[in-house]
Amino acid sequence: MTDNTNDMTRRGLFKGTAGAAAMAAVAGTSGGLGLVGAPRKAAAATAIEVAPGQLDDYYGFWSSGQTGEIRIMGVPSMREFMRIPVFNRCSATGWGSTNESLKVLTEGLLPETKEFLAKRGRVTYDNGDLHHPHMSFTEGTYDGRYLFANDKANTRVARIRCDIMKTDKIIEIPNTSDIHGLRPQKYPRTGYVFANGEHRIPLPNDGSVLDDPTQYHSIFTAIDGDTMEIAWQVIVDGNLDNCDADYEGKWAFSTCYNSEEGVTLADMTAKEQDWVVVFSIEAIEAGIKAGDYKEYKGVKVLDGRHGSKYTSYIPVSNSPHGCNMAPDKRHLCINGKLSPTVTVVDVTKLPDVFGGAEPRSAVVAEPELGLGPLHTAFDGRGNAFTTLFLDSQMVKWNIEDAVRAYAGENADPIIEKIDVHYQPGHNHTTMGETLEADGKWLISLNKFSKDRFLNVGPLKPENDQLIDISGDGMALVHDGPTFAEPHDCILVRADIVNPVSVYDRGDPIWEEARKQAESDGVDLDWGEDVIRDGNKVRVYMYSVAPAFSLESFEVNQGDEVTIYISNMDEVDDLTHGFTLGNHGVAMEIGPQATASVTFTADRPGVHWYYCQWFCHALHMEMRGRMLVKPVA
Ligand code: RUQ
Ligand code: CUA
Repeated sequence: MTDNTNDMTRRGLFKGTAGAAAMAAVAGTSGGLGLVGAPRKAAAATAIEVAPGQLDDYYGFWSSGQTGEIRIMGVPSMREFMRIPVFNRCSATGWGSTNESLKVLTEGLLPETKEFLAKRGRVTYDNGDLHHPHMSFTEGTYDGRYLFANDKANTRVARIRCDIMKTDKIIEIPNTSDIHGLRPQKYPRTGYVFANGEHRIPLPNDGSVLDDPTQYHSIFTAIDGDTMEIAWQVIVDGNLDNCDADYEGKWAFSTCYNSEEGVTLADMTAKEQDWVVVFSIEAIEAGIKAGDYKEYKGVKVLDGRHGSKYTSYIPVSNSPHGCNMAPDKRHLCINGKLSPTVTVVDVTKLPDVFGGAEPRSAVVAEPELGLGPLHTAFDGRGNAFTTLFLDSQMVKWNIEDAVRAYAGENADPIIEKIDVHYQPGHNHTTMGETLEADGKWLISLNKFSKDRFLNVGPLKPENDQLIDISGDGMALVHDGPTFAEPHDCILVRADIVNPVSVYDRGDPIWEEARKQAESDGVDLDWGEDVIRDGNKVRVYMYSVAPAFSLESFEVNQGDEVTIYISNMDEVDDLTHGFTLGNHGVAMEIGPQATASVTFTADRPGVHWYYCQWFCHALHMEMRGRMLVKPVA
């Protein structure tokens, strides 16, 4: 489909409501789009087929919630291409057991976390709750460098390199608890990665304060996306939820619920009003320069509570959730959740608000859309799409019409509603959170699939639905079951993402292996050797299909063994593996990559190792033996 990117509009033939949508359609001209022709039937909308051998137009990067990974999908085919382990463990690639992945998983943990885990015989967490994957930006659009993602479960933020699609940094965020909302700065570039600490905790959280909610705080964090160090933090009132940034590099925004600052559900929802907090990047940077902060755990923390010059609190109705900046550079949409409205803030009015104007003066629209609005996406043509969780619907509405209606003019912003199945949370449009929003496809990430698929037991998949928005209306075209729990996704034009197929031998990932080999006098590329260093043994070998360069090696019972393997095949798609039987050891070694793993050889006898990645007609023969001599 890549050769056909600009005739999508020919599909703008469908419109109408969900029920009628389909009838109206004349799917006439597939023109390489792979659309199955003929009039569509209402219930079973035509599948969007990307024919075998054809490529998708968009990469989809899907989060996976409590699975802790990121998934790479193709859109519009909705095929899953790959999984990127992030906060989780991976049996296939060895993420969480190789030395290279353990470095990423451990080096950014706080000292007290390392200590806490060490007492339990562990070096890192095994789980994560990854909600929000977002790509780095340059000048308001995706630049293909990195993905960033949050871990709500263990208060971490990760960075994924898009050249190789592997996680390269994970940091734990101090002074706060449970990172939820996460967005990169859009302009001039990323720049900052903004991250919301959702749950309020005492600062410092040292046990001296337990049940005095007045001393609990929520903290907004700005991370430097280039170094993955924390630039600054801001204390706010209320609980932070989702965030976004503008297109001029001036502001960041967070929805805040729990203005009551309660710790029980009844307390948290007692008032009618919550707010969106606006952060002035310029004022905050000046405050840091002027030294107007306190240091907690080595991080500069500013006080941004009510009355501070760093923030402004714009009241919105109770418990807002999604926070979405429109590509018109002007309108910020705050999704009401408990209120049927979306509150639209005009960011060009924010300087006045910071200058003392009444905060609500920046609100220019507040359309009533339906029950349970959670997130909004944009088509770049002035329209917005909002998920209605309680109504199980997607509503398409026009931003300018909403502004006119709010000003008292006779205008109805709602264009169309369609049913989705069921209970949508996030939605996302192609390139929709960038200046290049192109209005072709919309994804509805539905929390429940109920009866949409064959029954697989009490735990059911979710349902990610693909909606064609290239025409005037919306047409539901595909159901996609997913395992726990894609909260969110982004849809990136394929030409922006350009991963390599073979590693660069100079990649910093195995820097430590390279240094160790050098000091052991071994050539990491083509060397093979067994180096004894007290009870530590370092085994070096390389692999070229279908063989490991060492067919066997010998160690003593009780030795701490590290195996370094370099895959010297230069061929595309030629990954080898190393699995050591009955030792819980397995890892991926990509073409031209080095990987290593450390374990204690404590089982006397012969142990086979083999390649677990199908690489050659003689793949089954790609193996060798570790001989462990018993200690008398
Ligand atoms: S949140 S369903 Cu974790 Cu992104 Cu809104
Ligand atoms: Cu190498 Cu299979």
